[in-house]
Amino acid sequence: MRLLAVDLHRVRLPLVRPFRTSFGEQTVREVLVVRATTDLGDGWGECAADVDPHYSPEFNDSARLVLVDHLVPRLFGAGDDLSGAAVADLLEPVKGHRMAKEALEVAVLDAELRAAGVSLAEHLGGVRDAVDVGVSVGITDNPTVLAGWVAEYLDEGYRRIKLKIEPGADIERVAAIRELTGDGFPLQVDANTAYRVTDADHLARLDDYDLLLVEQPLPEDDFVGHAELARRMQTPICLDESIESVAHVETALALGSCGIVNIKPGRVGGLLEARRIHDRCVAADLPVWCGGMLETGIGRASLVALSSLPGFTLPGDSSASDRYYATDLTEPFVLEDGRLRVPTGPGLGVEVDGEALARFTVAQDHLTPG
Ligand code: OSB
Ligand code: MG
Repeated sequence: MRLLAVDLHRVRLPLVRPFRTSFGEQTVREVLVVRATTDLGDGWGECAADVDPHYSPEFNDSARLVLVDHLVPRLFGAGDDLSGAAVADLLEPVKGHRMAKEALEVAVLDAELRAAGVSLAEHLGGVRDAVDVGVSVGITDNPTVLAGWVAEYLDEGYRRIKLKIEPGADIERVAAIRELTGDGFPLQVDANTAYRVTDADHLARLDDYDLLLVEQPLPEDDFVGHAELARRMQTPICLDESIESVAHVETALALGSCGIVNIKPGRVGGLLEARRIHDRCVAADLPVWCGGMLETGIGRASLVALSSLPGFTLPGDSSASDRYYATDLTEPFVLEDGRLRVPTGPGLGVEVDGEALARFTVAQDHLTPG
């Protein structure tokens, strides 16, 4: 197939409730939506980057710039030889910028699969028609507010709760929420790199609360520190920010840095790299689950499809649309008995609501060859 044009929409969608992590608070999700126009039809992708480079070095302005100046021109240069599977190799000379690359790969793959009448889940090798989901709950200064949020999510039927933690909002919060969920309910925490290996004794106190895992306690480059921490606590360590490629999984395996991996296709530079990481983890007996970045329905559709692969044995972070947005950019994903249904239509299997996209778009680029 041949790429004819790419449109970048910068969208600002208000969140229904603030989302605070150890690296900052968001009340609005500002996100780049990519539309690829090809000779076979259109496809859509969503960039996982945010306004600020706080989760990773990428941010919306860097993603836009690298797409405009470096990534999209390489795909225009491929002529008639473009396919979803070819995108990663075509973009390989550009270092990093994984989230921008992934958004473009998904848009091209979506166009290809829509034209072929094949769903993304089927293309990736999915084996489930619905996936178990949890909810990632932000930090708040008020423990009563936190308990109220969690009680609401439990009521709605979410199958797992993840609490964001940071120094000063950790052990006591977890203890209180564990009382609320009762013993045995799947509960986990995510520190987004807020601790240091010198906090190992403090973090080991989390072992009292029967958590599924502690996600990314230490900085992303500290594979050795995570390995030491893994030896000093019983709760399994899960890596998020640290894992940007299969090579990072090999490092973690060699050192014993984690027992579980959070897979986010944006963070690893593509859906196909995400599947390779899944395959490597399955071979090594490491459970995986699918993380999220407060996606709209466009990104959520690809996460849910990925989550239908057999190794995704723990509930994912992608919740129903109404947990994030009053109005989504696609038909809403709805929680059904603690699960989201895997779209079965061609490509992403969701339709972008052109009226909603136009309403929430604050800036736009239209890119053509030459
Ligand atoms: O660390 O998993 C994370 C959201 C934004 C940035 C980083 C993270 C998150 C989440 C929310 O935890 C996941 C979601 O609900 O999409
Ligand atoms: Mg995380």
